[in-house]
Amino acid sequence: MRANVIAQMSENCAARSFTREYVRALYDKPLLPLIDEARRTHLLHHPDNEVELCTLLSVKTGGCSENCGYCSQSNHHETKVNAEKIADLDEVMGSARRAKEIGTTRLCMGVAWREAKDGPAFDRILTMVSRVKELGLETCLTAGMLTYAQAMRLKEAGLDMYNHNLDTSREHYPSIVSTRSYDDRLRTLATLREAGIKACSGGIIGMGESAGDRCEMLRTLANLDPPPESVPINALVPVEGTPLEHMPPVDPLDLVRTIAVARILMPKARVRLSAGRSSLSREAQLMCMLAGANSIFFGDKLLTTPNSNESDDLDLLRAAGLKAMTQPAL
Ligand code: SAM
Ligand code: DTB
Ligand code: SF4
Repeated sequence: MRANVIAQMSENCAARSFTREYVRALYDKPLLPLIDEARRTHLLHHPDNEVELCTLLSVKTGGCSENCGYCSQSNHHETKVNAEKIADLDEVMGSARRAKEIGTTRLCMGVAWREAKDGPAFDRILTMVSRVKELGLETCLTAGMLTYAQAMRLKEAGLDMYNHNLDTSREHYPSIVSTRSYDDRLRTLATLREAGIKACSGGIIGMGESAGDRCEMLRTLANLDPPPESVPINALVPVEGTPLEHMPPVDPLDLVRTIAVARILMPKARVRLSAGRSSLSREAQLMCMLAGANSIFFGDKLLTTPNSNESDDLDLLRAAGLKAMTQPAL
């Protein structure tokens, strides 16, 4: 059954593919017409002027056995992040209540695992999911690779969405992480689908990839059947002690271009302006929204690094007359 889903997924990819050339031609368009096209697409599928506010919370930090070159939480790198135990339920519920009070609609819980393992920690995560769901928030989890049985238990506990990024193109992937493969990532995405969980999958720009790599990542996501409901576009947050510590900062216009292409290729998705927002000007953030981004992390901290602060974000929403979204992703 599972093998069938994976086989069918690759078949469908081949059958209804956006081509490499089409996506690259979009990416290479002059920026203003590209933004126009993205905005037209956006308005066909989404309310104008609304942005989804999500809260991010690390419920198990550090000590991860994967070697992702960007990540502060990998135990292959000497960073300032230490391995911690899984958070208490009370702690998580306190953060969830606050998330609700400040008007966010989704709690995204991050777990620094290569893969989920059955046992007391996984059981606690299931309880977190059901309690957060009972509070009336959408639930999202990211905890590495999953088996079908684990995905089903999460679904039954009330999980709405699972974040599992492709991060970059298949070609560039081995220079970023070598402890897992691109196909491992695609396999977990197929497992989520089989369990009826919505997918949140995107990537990072600013990791030394070419424009072609960005296009290929977006093309792979858009050719999934169905494509992800939520597509986070992160700008690399360079972390001291990681192999990508000295990467030059992302050009904000490249971020705008990447978001515009994501919006055109995945018209119905929430496109999320994710990590790296704190190094963008207000104007650059608004340009990203003009190009189709309609979801952000709201709150002073991402998983281990600072986010834009809440009061600056509230000022930005007020100054631009943006409204917080209340409807869940389709
Ligand atoms: N261990 C799980 C996994 O890898 O799927 C979940 C946690 S991981 C931190 C979630 C995502 O955050 C990664 O896939 C990556 O895209 C993003 N991320 C991590 N560190 C980042 C950084 N320094 N800058 C930008 N994005 C980052
Ligand atoms: C995603 O694509 N971005 C979020 C979320 N999924 C889990 C994580 C961003 C992490 C940024 C680096 C940090 O704070 O450690
Ligand atoms: Fe970080 Fe996730 Fe990679 Fe672990 S699997 S090193 S938590 S990005």
